[in-house]
Amino acid sequence: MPVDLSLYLVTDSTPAILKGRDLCTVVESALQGGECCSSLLPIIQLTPAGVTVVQYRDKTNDTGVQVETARKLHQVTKKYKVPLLINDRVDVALAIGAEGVHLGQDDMSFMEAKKLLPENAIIGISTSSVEEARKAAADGADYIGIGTMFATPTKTNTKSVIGTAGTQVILDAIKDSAIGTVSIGGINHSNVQRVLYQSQSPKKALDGVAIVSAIVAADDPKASAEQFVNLIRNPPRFA
Ligand code: TZP
Ligand code: MG
Repeated sequence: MPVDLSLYLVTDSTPAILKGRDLCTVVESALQGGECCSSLLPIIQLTPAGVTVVQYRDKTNDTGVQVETARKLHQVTKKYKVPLLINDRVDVALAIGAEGVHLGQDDMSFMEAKKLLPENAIIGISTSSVEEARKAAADGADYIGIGTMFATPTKTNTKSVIGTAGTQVILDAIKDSAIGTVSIGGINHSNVQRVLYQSQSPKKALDGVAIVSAIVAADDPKASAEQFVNLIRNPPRFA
């Protein structure tokens, strides 16, 4: 299933990031961050929402709460016609009928997930090396998350920080594949244009950016998503 990766929101349920707010409210607010354009959609063909895909990533709650939260989130994402992917948990994705999953290198393998999920389910894989990216492409994953772009307090147990140069090397290595690509780790309003325009390999584009704290922890997630949309759609100022 093709998926628009341009502004990929990854959720976080830790108190430091959610700050007592309801996750569904935060996500809905972020999804409204592009709605100003919706009346013009048929004319200018922009994506309907600011955020184009949501991944429910929850390292905090037990399975029961995850299923309940994922189901509520799905009601919200369906309203905005944005796919909901579940991090780590193929069982949770199946339980609520999510559009797909995002799997790390230590999670269920792509092949096992493929067997369990509906045929059109979206499957994304986390990668931080050429080998992992090539394997995901050869397996037939829909997209890869490439990271960690910049060191981030949101995930400190990352295998490596690869920066724009490391990202370019990975993109080069999979240039002959149609697999989608999204950068993750430490991306914010100040560096998003650098990420998008300086990481690109001449032969393989980065399709988008995945953001956790710069949207979920923002005082105004809608305004934050809107700002990302503007920065992503407009050429970089430093060029
Ligand atoms: N994988 C690599 S870095 C990361 C994940 C899930 C967290 C990114 O969070 P933030 O807040 O956007 O830096
Ligand atoms: Mg995982």
